[in-house]
Amino acid sequence: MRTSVTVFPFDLFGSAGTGAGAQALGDAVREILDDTEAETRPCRADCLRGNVDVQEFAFETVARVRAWRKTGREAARRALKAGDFHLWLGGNHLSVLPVYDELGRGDCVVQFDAHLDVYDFHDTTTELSHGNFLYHVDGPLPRIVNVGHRDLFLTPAGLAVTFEAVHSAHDVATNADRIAEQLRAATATANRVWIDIDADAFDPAAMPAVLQPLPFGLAGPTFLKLLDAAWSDRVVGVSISEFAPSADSRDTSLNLLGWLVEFLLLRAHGG
Ligand SMILES: [Mn+2]
Repeated sequence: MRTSVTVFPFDLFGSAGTGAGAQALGDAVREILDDTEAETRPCRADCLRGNVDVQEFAFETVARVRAWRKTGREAARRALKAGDFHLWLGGNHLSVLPVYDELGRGDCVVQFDAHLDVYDFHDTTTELSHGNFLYHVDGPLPRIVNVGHRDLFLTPAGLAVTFEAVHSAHDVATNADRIAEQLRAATATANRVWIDIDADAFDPAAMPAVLQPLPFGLAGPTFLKLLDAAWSDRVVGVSISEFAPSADSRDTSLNLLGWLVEFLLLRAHGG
């Protein structure tokens, strides 16, 4: 088993500053690998030795910004083709669009997000943004199952165009076991499963470092239960986005996401 990590700090068209979050999580991965390398006693992270590659992109020139989606799609295509486990550390949620572009109709995305990114209100832009990017996926949409949204506006009929299912934070709070069962069933029939974590899926008390916080979000233990339900050997990758370090409080969010990144690496590698 090998893991490739893509650090993709794109954060235009919404949540400026989340690119720094992607870079911070990329640093966390390198620190995990360096610490493992330096460790002389047996440790669970031994399974990571020599098996994790990190590729970091930068968007510091106009040419690189202009090519962001092409660059992202090439990276996502390579990762999906290689058969490795993949960790995509993105800036804003839009930075994960290239992964959606490369997934196919038979694939299933389990998406933890406070928002259902299909917003086209009277006061939102019709152009591509982090709030409507699911309208802009190129090619056939993968099956998308949202977990943890707090939307109070969109209608079931409207949502059914994009989502196979949506499980609100209220549903999670009142019946996590049923949702876990539904996640097991949905992912069991997928070719591949991608787990897409927008940091604002968590409750803001646990994850203050987001720029569009909504209350009544997922608690850590419930998130782990539902992550576990979605997990199988069909999972080919996980993305994490929307972490804005400038809004963090005493590194609460950095600690949560840093732990989660290490947990995911160990889980993927059987550690
Ligand atoms: Mn969101």
